[in-house]
Amino acid sequence: MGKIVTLNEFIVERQKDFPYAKGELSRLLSAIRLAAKVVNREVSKAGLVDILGAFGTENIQGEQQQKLDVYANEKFIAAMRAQGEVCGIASEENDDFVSFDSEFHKNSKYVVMIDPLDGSSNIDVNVSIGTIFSIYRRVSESGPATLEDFLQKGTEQIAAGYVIYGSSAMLVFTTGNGVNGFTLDPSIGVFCLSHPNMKVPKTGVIYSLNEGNYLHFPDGVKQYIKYCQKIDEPTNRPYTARYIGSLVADFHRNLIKGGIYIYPSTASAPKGKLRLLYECNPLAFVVEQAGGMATDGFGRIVEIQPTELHQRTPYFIGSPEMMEKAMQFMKEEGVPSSQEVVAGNDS
Ligand code: AHM
Ligand code: MG
Repeated sequence: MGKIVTLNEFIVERQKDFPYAKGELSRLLSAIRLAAKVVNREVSKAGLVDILGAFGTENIQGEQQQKLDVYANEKFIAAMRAQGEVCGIASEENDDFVSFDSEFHKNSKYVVMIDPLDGSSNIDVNVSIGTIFSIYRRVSESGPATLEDFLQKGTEQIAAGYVIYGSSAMLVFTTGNGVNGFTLDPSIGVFCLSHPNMKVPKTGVIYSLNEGNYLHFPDGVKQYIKYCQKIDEPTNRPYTARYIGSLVADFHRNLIKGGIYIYPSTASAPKGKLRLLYECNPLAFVVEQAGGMATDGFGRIVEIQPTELHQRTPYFIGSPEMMEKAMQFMKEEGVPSSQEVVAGNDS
């Protein structure tokens, strides 16, 4: 048997790569790891208990919340609150950010952004879902977290990653020094290093988007889809279409196999659907660390200056050569009028 490296051992070992005080990274990631295990436990027995189905409330985006969304949201917030590193957390499920206004948290240096259960429309049908997170250093001095602590560019992330609740549970993250993936061994309840130093293949044969929206896509995306479907042996075309409808699962597959995921602007979602802070920035940090790219079709996602917590953006992410090609089509067709607003950061 080869040597098993647990997530805990790995974090302790990597402590030196983290430019902040000793112990902070391990406490932050321990909190995420713990909440992930608890959520995974509930996800894996979702069919057994009365936790499936709609909760009956809507979140700020007007979407129905699922019971497990609410559960995951509570668990991640509670895990963050329980240790003293974080002064606030912004979640896709909450209208406003949560500030930890107590003596215990007043000098905490970090804020966390989270999509506690992404792809939640897939919960009831046993399809992979995930958690996406990112960590920033606060910009305010002390006391409760402020809005400006959360409205930072993705370039300021100090750690980001995701948990996928799939055929196995995996935690994949970066602290800006490569990407590593850990698979949960359910028999011992420990995340073990299974995917060291992950790199996205330079190119692949998978394109992932909701083609049902085709007629509403920008011309550049339509042209790229035609390109993907064209027969051309030297470039392995036609490519294969794969779309799960869980960003984490689609992203994770493309990260390992090579591919591109696109959620562009559409007529019904002129600024795209995905959220810059909770979904796009964290996975952009991961993919760039793995040698890939993430853009809004034109420029780097992580360079967008957020102006509001629940901001959306068109999203292109994946293997660098496929990204270059898709962006070339976007450039040729020009910025779609719906996206001009996003580019100008008008919310
Ligand atoms: P959610 O955070 O409410 O679950 O929404 C985000 C999800 C992504 O996981 C997925 O890629 C996308 O929405 C699917 O959207 P659509 O059904 O429009 O294709
Ligand atoms: Mg989501």
